[in-house]
Amino acid sequence: MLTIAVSKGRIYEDALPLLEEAGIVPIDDPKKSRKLILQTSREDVRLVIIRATDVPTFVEYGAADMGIAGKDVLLEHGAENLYEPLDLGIAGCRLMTAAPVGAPPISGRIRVATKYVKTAQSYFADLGIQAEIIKLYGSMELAPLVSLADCIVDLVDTGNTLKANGLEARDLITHITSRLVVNKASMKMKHRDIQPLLDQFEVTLQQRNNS
Ligand code: PRT
Ligand code: MG
Repeated sequence: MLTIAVSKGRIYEDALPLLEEAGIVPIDDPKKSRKLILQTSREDVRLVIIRATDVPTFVEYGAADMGIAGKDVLLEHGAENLYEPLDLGIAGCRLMTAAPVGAPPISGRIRVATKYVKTAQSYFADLGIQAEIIKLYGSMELAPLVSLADCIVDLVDTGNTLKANGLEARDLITHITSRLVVNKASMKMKHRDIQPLLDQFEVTLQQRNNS
């Protein structure tokens, strides 16, 4: 049995077509079902539906053989104990700093609100900017509006969320896409099952690139 960890939101939406190309179609729709384990059209493959931030943990401990996780989550979690064989090119966005429209450039001693504590820490350290990082679990955009922080570090896609809250994107930290991650022991022990899947994903991605 192969267990694949996926989160329920946008990654799931983008991952479905890729999985389908590999012959993996979930029997239940996670939007309608409360099941956390989804059987699929392939008897030997199941999906576990978890929080995006938990995917590296499940895969690292072998609770899932493989998973799909945003590069943002992998950077923050640390990916030393995982294989990251494929950039799936899905759920793309940018990790950026953002500040109130018209506020002065980011400099001096600043306070930064984010859920990406480690990533933000090392980004500002590399720039030689003294930043006090304030960990939040959501609604980062609010922080500068109520003077909790000077700026935020968050994911930006269309920019609509920033705009709606009077913020503007400032500096690009890194481009983000979702990656396939594989448990190191599974890669050895279940190589005969995993390798064909990797090959199929790669073929699909090639075809997408060429069209
Ligand atoms: O458990 P949690 O709620 O954190 O995750 P989730 O259940 O929402 O997971 P899921 O499957 O949606 O995946 C989240 C992953 O999607 C992230 O780790 C990223 O790798 C990727 N992703 C891509 C995004 C976005 N784009 C994105 N725009 N994740 C979040 N956003 C949020 C962003 O944080 C901000 O609040 O969307 C808002 C900005 O969007 P725009 O379009 O207004 O700019
Ligand atoms: Mg979410």
